[in-house]
Amino acid sequence: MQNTALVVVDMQYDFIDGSLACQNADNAISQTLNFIDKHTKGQRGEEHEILDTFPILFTRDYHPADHSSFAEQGGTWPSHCVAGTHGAEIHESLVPYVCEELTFDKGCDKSAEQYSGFEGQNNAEQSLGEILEMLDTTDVYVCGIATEYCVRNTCEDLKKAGYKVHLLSECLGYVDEKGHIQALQEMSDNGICIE
Ligand code: VGL
Ligand code: ZN
Repeated sequence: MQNTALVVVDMQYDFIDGSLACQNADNAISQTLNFIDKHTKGQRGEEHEILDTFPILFTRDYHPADHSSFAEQGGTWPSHCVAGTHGAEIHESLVPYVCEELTFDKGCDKSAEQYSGFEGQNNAEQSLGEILEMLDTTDVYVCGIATEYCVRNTCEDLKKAGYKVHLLSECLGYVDEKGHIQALQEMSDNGICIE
């Protein structure tokens, strides 16, 4: 798995069982854990060894309380993933694989929607795209929530940047099943490998 990385998109409580709970989220998490176990050969929790062999990058939707995408601000979504709240935390089962340098926040600017995690930033203000480049990545596996929004936009930006993108279709949560299936089809047509 040299030159391969996993990007886990927005597996946060608000998208799992919170204000924007998505379909198939629980199953997506257990399938993601299966995938990680297979590729880390039981290195659970040993951050740096995992980092050497199979880096796992996480994105977080991480909004201010008055983000413009929220209904009370005239936006389309219920309030979700407000920075510092439980709903913005990554699911506890994945926390053993999370490290700060490989956690990228997006949607932090009140006035902008930011579905793609590609320009999300870690606490040192490095972007996910920059870190993948530093890691000499060629192939990126992607899973997460939601297929039609943040997963799709992240995959498309990765593809544009020249990566071979493998979307783990069993490891996805979605807002709407029809939208999910259509998004998979369109991504496939666009050269993203649906695994
Ligand atoms: C997302 C809706 C609003 C996502 C984020 O992570 O797909 N969806 N904000
Ligand atoms: Zn959001």
